[in-house]
Amino acid sequence: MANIEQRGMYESFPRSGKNVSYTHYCPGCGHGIINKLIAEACADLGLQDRTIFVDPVGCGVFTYYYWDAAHISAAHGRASAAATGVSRARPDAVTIAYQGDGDLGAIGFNNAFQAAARGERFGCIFVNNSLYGMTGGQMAPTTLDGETTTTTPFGRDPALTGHPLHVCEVFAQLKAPVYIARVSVADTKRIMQAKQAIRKVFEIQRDRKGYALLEILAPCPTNFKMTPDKAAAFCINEMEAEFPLGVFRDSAGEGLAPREIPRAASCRELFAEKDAVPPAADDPSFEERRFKFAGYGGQGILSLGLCIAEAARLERRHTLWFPSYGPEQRGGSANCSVVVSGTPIGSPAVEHPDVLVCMNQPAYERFAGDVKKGGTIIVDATVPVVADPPEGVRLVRWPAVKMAEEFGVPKAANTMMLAALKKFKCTGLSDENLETALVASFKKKPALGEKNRELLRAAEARDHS
Ligand SMILES: Cc1ncc(C[n+]2csc(CCOP(=O)(O)OP(=O)(O)O)c2C)c(N)n1
Ligand code: SF4
Repeated sequence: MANIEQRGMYESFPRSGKNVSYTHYCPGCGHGIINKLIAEACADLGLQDRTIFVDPVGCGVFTYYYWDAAHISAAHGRASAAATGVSRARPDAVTIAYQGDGDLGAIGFNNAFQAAARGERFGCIFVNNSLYGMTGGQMAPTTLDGETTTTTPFGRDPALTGHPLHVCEVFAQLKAPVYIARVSVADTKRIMQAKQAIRKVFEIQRDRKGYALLEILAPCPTNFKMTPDKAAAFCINEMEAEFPLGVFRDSAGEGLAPREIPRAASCRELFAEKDAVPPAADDPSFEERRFKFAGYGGQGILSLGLCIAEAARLERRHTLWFPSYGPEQRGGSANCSVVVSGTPIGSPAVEHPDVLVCMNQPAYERFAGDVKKGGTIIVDATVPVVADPPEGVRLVRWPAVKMAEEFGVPKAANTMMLAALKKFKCTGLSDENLETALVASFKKKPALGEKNRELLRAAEARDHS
């Protein structure tokens, strides 16, 4: 693809229903200059068709309108986490995260720092304008001592909020990064230095050398409440006094070999290793079923849901299993949702189940009213159900706990519930796959797997009408 036109920026930006050729940045904003430098570096190095930008939430959010390359928008603070995924999934790409100082220095600090510690193979361009620009100029971790922001109207007071966070200096404690530097775009000389540093970040990624962090001091005239020239002077005189420019680490030229990070196996590959079941096949004729399993932690509720999902997988249905439990290791309430479908599933959330399995009273009280008309509730017979089920919903009182005790395996109450699901044809899945999934759930204890298969059949054969 080397022959595509390398122009860096798009010619026009179809933003907000208009096709304009100006960016959304305020006059004198550092982002505008940095955006241009990044686009130039990407194009000059011929990397547009290899570059994936991970965009922030902040004033830099719209870079996908400007840079002609691939983009992913990350949630606020998560660009480094997203860039980790991108660079691992696409090791040949040049991955560049773009983050503000609120984004990286506050909510996203840990994921950025951990990515640097791991030496992830992406470049991080970190725009430090000393405050939260997009949301109206609140204090950021990088706000200077005494600096006025909307949340520090009398100036940042170190006694209340500490001192500014020096991101480069902190990251420079780590072993893994190959390049860490701070530059500025407050005047022409500095812009030229920033241009070289930005190129370097791209080159390091092009040559797969490792993690690079480039902090760029940038004026925000709007929130500094200054004219662009005064904002640039603030950047040079005040911000640089706190954040000195310079290179904190540069080992990129030390003959480092390209660093390959082994690609993580996809779920599909993991399943392929596990057994030979091919991925889900589309079958719109299969009616989607949504399940909710609820009870106390320790009752095997989550395993029961997992068993249905596994049976669906064996049957090549699309399926999702989504657990939810309280902080207690055992005894707290637990539930899980399972969706089994003939077509790809949009959401794992189950608000209105077709089938509800309740192992305790709170579960019945919480979920019974949500069951769809025509659906089924299977509730353990020990539960003193008070309220009637919704109209048109079948209620089955099934002695799962009692039977498990009678069989001498009290822990198998969830297997007893599986027997009910099977007996009352609630799953739309074959008996064979349900049994195989049950046995597979005990793969570390095969004898228990076979025992549970026996119990399942015995429970199903009992007459409880
Ligand atoms: C999880 C989350 N928390 C908070 C916000 C609100 N929010 C949007 S942008 C922003 C801060 C932007 O500041 P910065 O990262 O410094 O970028 P700038 O706008 O200055 O370039 C915040 C707090 C959000 N969108 N998402
Ligand atoms: S608010 Fe500040 S950071 Fe945001 S676009 Fe305007 S000048 Fe730039």
